[in-house]
Amino acid sequence: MPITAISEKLSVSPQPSVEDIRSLRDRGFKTLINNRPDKEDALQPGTQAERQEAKHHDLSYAFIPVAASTITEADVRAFQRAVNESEGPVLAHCKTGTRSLNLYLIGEVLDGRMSADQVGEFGRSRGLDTSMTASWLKQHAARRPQVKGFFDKRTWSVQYVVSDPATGKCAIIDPVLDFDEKAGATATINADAILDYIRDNGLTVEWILDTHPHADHFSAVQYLKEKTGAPTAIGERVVDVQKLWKGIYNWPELATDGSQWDRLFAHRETFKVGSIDAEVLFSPGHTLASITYVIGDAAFVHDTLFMPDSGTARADFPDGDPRVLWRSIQEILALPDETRIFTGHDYQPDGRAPRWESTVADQKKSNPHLAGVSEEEFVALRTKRDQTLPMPKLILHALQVNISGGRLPEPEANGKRYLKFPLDALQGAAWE
Ligand SMILES: N[C@@H](CCC(=O)N[C@@H](CS)C(=O)NCC(=O)O)C(=O)O
Ligand SMILES: [Fe+2]
Repeated sequence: MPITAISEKLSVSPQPSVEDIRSLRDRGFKTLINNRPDKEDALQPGTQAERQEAKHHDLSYAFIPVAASTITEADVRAFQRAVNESEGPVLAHCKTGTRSLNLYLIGEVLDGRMSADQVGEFGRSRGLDTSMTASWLKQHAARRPQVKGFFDKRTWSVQYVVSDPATGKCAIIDPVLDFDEKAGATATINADAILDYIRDNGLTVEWILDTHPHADHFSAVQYLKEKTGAPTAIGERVVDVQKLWKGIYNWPELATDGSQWDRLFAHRETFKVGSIDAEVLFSPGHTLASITYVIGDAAFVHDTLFMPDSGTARADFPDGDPRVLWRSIQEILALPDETRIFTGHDYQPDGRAPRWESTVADQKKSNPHLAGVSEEEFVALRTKRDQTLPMPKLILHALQVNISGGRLPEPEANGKRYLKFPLDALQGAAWE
């Protein structure tokens, strides 16, 4: 069995026989990695026989089966982990050694230790085909939008510009219109910073998106539409939120058909940001209209999951429900482990610097509201915590603007705009 050295620690080979595995320890190897799904052909020993043989001869063993066309980043990371965790030299194999080599190469390029153009030469010098790496990287780039987060200190909100490097097209998600309730002043500081970034990077705005009608800040989607001409969108169930708040505000003129946005997205509806595929998931629980935007490998989950050290969003607004939130979160966690999760708020626990990016794997592993927590436990802990939370200080200000698509109230005869507050409409909330 020919063995090809790849790095100081890693070698690859074609399928070893059981006798070959017996000799590996004498050849200095400490770990055997099998990258071949079982039953590819009648002659391969299969993982059970390999594992047993490896164990007998004091070798660590990892089974990371991959097919050339369906390699995921999680496979690459699992491969890297198996190599890193080995106490000494590692032999990885598939049928010919090609898949094992390509798993290694993809990881090297993703981590910046090798450039994509060095890969071909690396393979040629070892007589192995690296076209798998080239096509994986190409496909991966097509799924990987660039994500720029803008943190608003005043409301702990994170706003995003999500762009397609190939076309320069972008979407804006959850932009904030600044508001100081003490002075009754509005401003466009956050939205203008977003517009500056878009101009400086030569981007074209294709979509201006909200994940839900926010209860803690005004949405800047209407302002940004006026500036860029791009269409606005939100989840289709916003019409139910409009009906609910129309009653609370006693606001007969409010249209409750969602006509304040250019597009209303349904569950699983798809669209594009440049050449990158995007899909909408209906994610109610925090509000009944909340949606998640999955754009390539990035999910914009807003108020469902926060960072893994910060738990989850509250579910006690008039249209919230902790059990429904749990189910929405499970759907997000069913995305591939390597999916990047971008949250809509970061409340900076213990005063740490704001952070907003995690992965599905991080959330499953370390979010205390989720890891090892059952649905019943989640509902109990969410309900208990929500009973202690005062309403967001801008809930009554924000909803009347946001259910109108981010439009401020029309000016009255004197040219001034006025907000209207119901008294004692939100019963049962904690006092500050
Ligand atoms: N103190 C903030 C609280 C905002 C708030 O309630 N945020 C919601 C999202 S809109 C939440 O889920 N908070 C979770 C928590 O505070 O644990 C405010 O007044 O704006
Ligand atoms: Fe929210």
